[in-house]
Amino acid sequence: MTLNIAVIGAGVMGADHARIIAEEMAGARLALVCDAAAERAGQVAARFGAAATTDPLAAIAAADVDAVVIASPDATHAALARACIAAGKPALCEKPLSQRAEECLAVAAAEQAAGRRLVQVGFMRRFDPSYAAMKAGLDAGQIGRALLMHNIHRNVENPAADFTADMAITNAAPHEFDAARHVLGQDFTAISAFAPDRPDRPDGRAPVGPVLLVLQTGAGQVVTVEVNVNAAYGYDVRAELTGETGALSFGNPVVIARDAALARSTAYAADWRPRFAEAYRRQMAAFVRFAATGAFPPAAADAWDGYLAALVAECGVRARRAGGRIAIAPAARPALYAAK
Ligand code: ISE
Repeated sequence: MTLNIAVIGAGVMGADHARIIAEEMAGARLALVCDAAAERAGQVAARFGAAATTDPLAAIAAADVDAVVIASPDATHAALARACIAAGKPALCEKPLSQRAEECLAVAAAEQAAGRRLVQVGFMRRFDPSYAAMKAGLDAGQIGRALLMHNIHRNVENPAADFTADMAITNAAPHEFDAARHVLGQDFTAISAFAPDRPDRPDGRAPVGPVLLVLQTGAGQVVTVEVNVNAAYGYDVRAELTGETGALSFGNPVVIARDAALARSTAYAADWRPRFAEAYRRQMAAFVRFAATGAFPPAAADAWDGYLAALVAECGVRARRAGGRIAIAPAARPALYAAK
């Protein structure tokens, strides 16, 4: 049986998800592309032989749509996820589930009322071979008990012109919050934030500067997250996990190294799509299996993971504004989301 998927949002990520479904997912078909801009929806749909619409609720309700990918602007994610739950259709929702923890709780409440998990949150790093190997190594006892995890997340420049300093914490850093929780198997209990002064660019546009977040887990581990959305030189994500008897780390994967003119060089990607191409593919394959079988993928993030990432981000924003250390106190975990 072929699974018919609608993609809502035909921007950078929506177009990429549409391509993955159309070109790389056996057993799935890109049925419909939806975007508020009719021309953009039409262009992506035409490229992959799908239908197009500007109405997301009609896309979710469409009789020939079995499952939905939500890749519209962040502020629309939670409401669309709830519409998918109401329609009983599995959804892969881009991160963050919401930039507001409260809204994530409403999504979780809708799932509890429905009695099942329908929303897979797009924290694709869980499917990245490097993060998966780090978690497997820790779980296999290769470095003893985990003590510290360092994370670096650098973008060439602001992903969007209206990207704010808060969004470095609510839009970009949630990847690290979720990946570290997933690798360590621990929730966070506190967060502090530190931001160096950064002079304006010569053109007068104040760039969003780097921020360093320091978190503590319930098991007393320390996690650092550097997010720099204007690093200028390339897309660069690294992590190092220090344990009692060793360390596990990865950097920017090297596809090819060039030795010439007395120097060695390797390349950085301009954005996250090449770096996490395999993770996006594996994530979509897991979603297609989930939508076809009803069994939630064990490695994937669910609405509760989306809630915890948003809550940590909210506390991070408060820590950056107010200074000091902010305690993180999540709501009680409902049985539907029993610890994995
Ligand atoms: C961006 O917001 C994303 O969503 C990407 O997944 C991430 O890798 C990137 O660095 C973020 O800034």
